[in-house]
Amino acid sequence: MNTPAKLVTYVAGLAVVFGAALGVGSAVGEVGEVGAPPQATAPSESADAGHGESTSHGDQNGGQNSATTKPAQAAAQDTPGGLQVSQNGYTLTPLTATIKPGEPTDFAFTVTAPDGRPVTDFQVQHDKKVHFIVVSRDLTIFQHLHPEEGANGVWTVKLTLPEAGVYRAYADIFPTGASALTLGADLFAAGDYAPKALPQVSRTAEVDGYTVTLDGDLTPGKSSKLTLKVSKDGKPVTDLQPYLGAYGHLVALRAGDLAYLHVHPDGEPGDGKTKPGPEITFYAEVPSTGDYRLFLDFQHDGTVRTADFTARAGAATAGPTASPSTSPASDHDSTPHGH
Ligand SMILES: [Cu+2]
Repeated sequence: MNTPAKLVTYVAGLAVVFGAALGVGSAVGEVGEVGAPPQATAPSESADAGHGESTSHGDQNGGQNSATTKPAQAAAQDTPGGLQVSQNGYTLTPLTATIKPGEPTDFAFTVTAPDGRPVTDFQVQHDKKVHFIVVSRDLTIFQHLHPEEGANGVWTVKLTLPEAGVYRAYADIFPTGASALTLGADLFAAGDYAPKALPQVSRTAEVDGYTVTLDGDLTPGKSSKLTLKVSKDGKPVTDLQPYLGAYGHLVALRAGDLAYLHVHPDGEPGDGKTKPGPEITFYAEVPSTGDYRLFLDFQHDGTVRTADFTARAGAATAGPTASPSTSPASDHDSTPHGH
């Protein structure tokens, strides 16, 4: 009868109204916000919300999108090493469950690839395939070890956790075909545990009669030059021995979460310009303000020693990009970070 005809008319009428709303919505979107994104949500909201509302919706969407997605992406890319037990499909898997404080333990682990199998092919970095760093979570105990490669991708290292407590272990690796990365896992030594306060900020460290001084400042978001100078009995040491392909190896860890930072030595033994002390130069990149623990391994007279420092990274002096990594979530909280 005429019911279908009515229906058709009704639908046609709706289409016209909706089409008009669509036109208004997208026009408002284009005018209201440069780079205003989504076509999909704004028009359907404007269809029932009306003209005035749709403007503010368009603005909000545009604002929110540009505010949330950018820092999120940046944060993902800038996530420091050592905070994850699994990254890019590579997973650090401890095979030794129990470690008693003060007792040497054959600690075994694997690094598994995205296919689930233990990785057996690593690129050599600084003379080693795997650098294994262990620190107490209060950042007062530090060990830099080099595990032995066993069958089937199992690595073993003689490990002694000197005191009861919680430790962070890092595997600094470069699986062939992937990119260099640092995986981290917690280790536990059962017993009474009294965490120590973070050692005070200092530019001088003493170890076994050696004095090491630290020159240079950590600037967030920038490659910061650090110069460490080694002396003994008041005299500069000028015959440091190569260790791990350099005259020193520096590990930098962030206080608070123990993020493991990238540090590059400047020059290497035998390059014709790098001297065997007294100064060793590094470039460190710190992701944020705050305190960092620096551990310098250097070799002299056949012995490797570690000098440790606490250094404070100040606010970035230039560059608007430094702050998002600190607190992307709460924008009303951003003022203390130096805008
Ligand atoms: Cu190493």
